[in-house]
Amino acid sequence: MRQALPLFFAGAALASFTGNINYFSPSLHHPELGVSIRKVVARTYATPPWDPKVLNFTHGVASGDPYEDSVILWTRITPTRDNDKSNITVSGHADLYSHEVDDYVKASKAPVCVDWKISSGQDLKTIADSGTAYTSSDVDFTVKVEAKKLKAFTTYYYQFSVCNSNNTSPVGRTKTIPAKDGKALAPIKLAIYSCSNYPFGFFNAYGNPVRKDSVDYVVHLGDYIYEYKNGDYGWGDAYGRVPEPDNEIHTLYDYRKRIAQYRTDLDLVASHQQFPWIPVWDDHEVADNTWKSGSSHLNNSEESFVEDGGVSVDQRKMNAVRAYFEWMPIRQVDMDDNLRIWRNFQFGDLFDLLMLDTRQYDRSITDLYWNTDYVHAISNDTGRSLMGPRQEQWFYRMLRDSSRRGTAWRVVGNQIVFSRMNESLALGDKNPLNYDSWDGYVANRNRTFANLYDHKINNTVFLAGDSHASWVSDLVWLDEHAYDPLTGAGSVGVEFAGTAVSSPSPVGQNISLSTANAGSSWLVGANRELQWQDLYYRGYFELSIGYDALNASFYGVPTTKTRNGYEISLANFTVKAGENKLHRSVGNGVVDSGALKGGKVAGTNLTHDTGSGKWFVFKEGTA
Ligand SMILES: *[C@@H]1O[C@H](CO)[C@@H](O)[C@H](O)[C@H]1NC(C)=O
Ligand SMILES: *[C@@H]1O[C@H](CO)[C@@H](O)[C@H](O)[C@H]1NC(C)=O
Ligand SMILES: *[C@@H]1O[C@H](CO)[C@@H](O)[C@H](O)[C@H]1NC(C)=O
Ligand SMILES: *[C@@H]1O[C@H](CO)[C@@H](O)[C@H](O)[C@H]1NC(C)=O
Ligand SMILES: *[C@@H]1O[C@H](CO)[C@@H](O)[C@H](O)[C@H]1NC(C)=O
Ligand SMILES: *[C@@H]1O[C@H](CO)[C@@H](O)[C@H](O)[C@H]1NC(C)=O
Ligand SMILES: *[C@@H]1O[C@H](CO)[C@@H](O)[C@H](O)[C@H]1NC(C)=O
Ligand SMILES: *[C@@H]1O[C@H](CO)[C@@H](O)[C@H](O)[C@H]1NC(C)=O
Ligand SMILES: *[C@@H]1O[C@H](CO)[C@@H](O)[C@H](O)[C@H]1NC(C)=O
Ligand SMILES: CC(=O)N[C@H]1CO[C@H](CO)[C@@H](O)[C@@H]1O
Repeated sequence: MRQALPLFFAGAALASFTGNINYFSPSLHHPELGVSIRKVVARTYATPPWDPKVLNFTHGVASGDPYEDSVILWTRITPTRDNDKSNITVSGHADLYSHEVDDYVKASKAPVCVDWKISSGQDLKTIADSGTAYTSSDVDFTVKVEAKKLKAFTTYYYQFSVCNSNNTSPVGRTKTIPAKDGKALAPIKLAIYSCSNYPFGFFNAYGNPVRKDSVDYVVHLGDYIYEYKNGDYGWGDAYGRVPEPDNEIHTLYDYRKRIAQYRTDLDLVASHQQFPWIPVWDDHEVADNTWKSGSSHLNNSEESFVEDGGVSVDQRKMNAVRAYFEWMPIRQVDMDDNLRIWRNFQFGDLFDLLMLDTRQYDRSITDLYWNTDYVHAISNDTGRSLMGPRQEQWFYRMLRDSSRRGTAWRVVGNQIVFSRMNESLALGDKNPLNYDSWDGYVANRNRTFANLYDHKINNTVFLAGDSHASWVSDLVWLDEHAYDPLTGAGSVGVEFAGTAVSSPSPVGQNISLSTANAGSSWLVGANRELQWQDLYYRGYFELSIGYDALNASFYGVPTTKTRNGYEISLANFTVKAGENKLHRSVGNGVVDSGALKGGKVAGTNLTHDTGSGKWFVFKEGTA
């Protein structure tokens, strides 16, 4: 019996280990990147070497990538608050630590067992699904499980607990999406975010929909973290938010530590706890202006490997990607395609949400600052792609299939601004376009337009982040179709590009409201399809999606200097089904800030320092 016991134990444990999706991250089929589960199981003790009471749920709970019958649940449970220094070469090789035999190391390497349950009741009494999973230092003590057997478009509550103990996580709330082929209970509401930069201030924008309880799901278009050293971009000292570690991040430990720090912002924690998230990355989850084989701080050449701390571009990207998948409550889309994050969600026959990766997966070379003239010169090349051929084909097919099925709307979760934008005001007349956005990949944009026009695809709404400003446009294939900015005739859809959670305005963090608004007026004047633009406010926007109409409400947060719930309603837009343009009069003819084509700016004149506006009381227990 004594002989048989460990074997039996190991067998039982193995099944629970595979319950933690993070052991397969980022790729099942690249063993050097994954974790050897057998070696982790070998470090399992029948009696854990720590008291369950000393284990901490350090970063709350999160959920994401909801389907009609399942959702991803996330937590972190650890005996050591710090992040794990395991890296690609040592992970899974417990024997490397054999010289470190003290109890602390043993404890920090011993896997932790958690039970989880999900229920449609807040009291967690009637269990819809439950399970047991292990985690360990190899995956930075993160836990990611898939809860199944769920009912469509239903609110659920979930909780993790340390096995055989009363040590429990906070209770999270989540929601499945409507059944693929069914009618949805409209309207469905989304909060759309991008560009949260910790040393530039508090993430108040994440907390406001929690305080209002105003949406069903959160969509994040990337730049969830920034890779910089303090002072290179952001002044953490001014806010008590110096980035950790205090260097530009390269290693797996660095990326884990940075995400872990961001996840201490109480408004971000609250958003993850209350809403299921559907995120994608932009460039800064890895590094500034990444493309398929480099970034602005890294030329893909041998010298730059040394300059970049001895880390090669691929290792750095793999470190970033691995930490991202460990920490974000999302599905691993395709284990054979290890950087693939692009994916789609069918919200009944109401809308399809297509989440693109225009950044890491297969992007052709971008503007790296020293090569702007070169990228300008090649920006019309047909061979250039933001997505790579595989993703492009998938994208066009998804749009066509969705339209053919009769789905009311196609919402495209994309990182960078899609519409052509003459920004010569800021960039100069020589290269007036931003070649790091779709303007550097004109053929890819034209192919997207051709697909929409050729297949008469209606009701397409592009979303974008990345720019730290708001841009609302009719979706127009300029120079190909006649377009009337007054009526919107000739438009094939709409673009809503949102501002940053906290990253500074592209015209400077301390810009005055009047200077910012003058810039917006210039931009709206120089770009025919651009209907509303704002450079001043940090914030987010909400979409309310119904069968007949889709509404977008833009909110500005007047200050990120302190944690607060102030916000200003900046502008409201309607898109009527079948119109394929912003409904006239655009913004009902009046916005609060920026510039509106042919409309008025009411101007409550709330600036960075006079934060007032609508005050939302913090709810007990949600932060
Ligand atoms: C959990 O708490 C209950 C009620 O206080 C107690 O009876 C039980 O022994 C505790 N279980 C563990 C494993 O500590
Ligand atoms: C990359 O190469 C270009 C052209 O040789 C050079 O101007 C630039 O400084 C290099 N950047 C880095 C980070 O090495
Ligand atoms: C790209 O094509 C447009 C016409 O579509 C043209 O106006 C522009 O000058 C071209 N850019 C370059 C760099 O050749
Ligand atoms: C994109 O489409 C416009 C309008 O038809 C055309 O003028 C331009 O040459 C096209 N550019 C590329 C790179 O396909
Ligand atoms: C899109 O709308 C146009 C104009 O109403 C219509 O002719 C076309 O058939 C619609 N496309 C599809 C795929 O239904
Ligand atoms: C902008 O304001 C911040 C916070 O008050 C300050 O620390 C920073 O130095 C200012 N930056 C510039 C460029 O003036
Ligand atoms: C950008 O706009 C300015 C001002 O309207 C104009 O002078 C310039 O020619 C425009 N550039 C392009 C490339 O459209
Ligand atoms: C959009 O806003 C209008 C005006 O406030 C409202 O009547 C309509 O119900 C809203 N539709 C959705 C889907 O939220
Ligand atoms: C947007 O709509 C909301 C709700 O109807 C309203 O309270 C708010 O004032 C509107 N904002 C603007 C800028 O018109
Ligand atoms: C490792 C760690 O941070 N442990 C802490 C977990 O929480 C308990 C109770 O707050 C602390 O006593 C531990 O130090």
